[in-house]
Amino acid sequence: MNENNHTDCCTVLITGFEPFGEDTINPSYEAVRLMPEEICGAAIIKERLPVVFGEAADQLQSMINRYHPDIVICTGLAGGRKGITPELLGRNRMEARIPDNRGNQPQGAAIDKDGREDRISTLPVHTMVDRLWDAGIPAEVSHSAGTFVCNEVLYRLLGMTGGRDIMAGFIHVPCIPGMQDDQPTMELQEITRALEICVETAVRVRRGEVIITERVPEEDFTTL
Ligand code: PCA
Repeated sequence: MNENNHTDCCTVLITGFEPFGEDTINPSYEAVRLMPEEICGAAIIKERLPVVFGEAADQLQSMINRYHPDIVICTGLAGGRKGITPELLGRNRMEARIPDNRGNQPQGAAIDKDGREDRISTLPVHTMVDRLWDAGIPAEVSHSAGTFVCNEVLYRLLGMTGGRDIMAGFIHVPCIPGMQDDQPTMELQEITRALEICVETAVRVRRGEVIITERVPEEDFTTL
């Protein structure tokens, strides 16, 4: 589709995860829940995903079929990280250090045995990080979404949306105060604000209001 057709965009689907492991709260969904219903004229649809291999991505596929979003941003918790980390890529591998919320614990299996090793996010990850720093929020492009459920969701999301006119990717967020001992934290309100900035950036890039120049094209990336 012609890039200039996006002026009236758009619908944004944004997801967070339920709690998992030792935690009783997952700041990703808590932040998503607090987001406004509309950002820059774009409708924001907020959903929660289970921390279960297979099921999370299946539910995401149903949501995409139901809402026909122009942009899909999934979010999850990455305990230990200090800032907001848009993920550059999903990797075709599942390796679970802890069981998921149904007791599944895959060890080294491919997500898609016929799929390529990496799939690159189509979100403007570098521009998002620039905008977050402009707002005084610590952020960094991440080069690994791990090998747990978040990475599987990202890898399969990019498979669902690849070749279609949907911008898609994943953002990890840190712990909030009171969660895990000794982990860096960010206030929930700041995480929410950060996700709003990321959504606004994606919408404006999609509409052609913001030009991204710094993203490495996928073809070039594979030769690095
Ligand atoms: N974080 C986990 C799964 C759910 C979540 O919020 C991950 O990084 O895989």
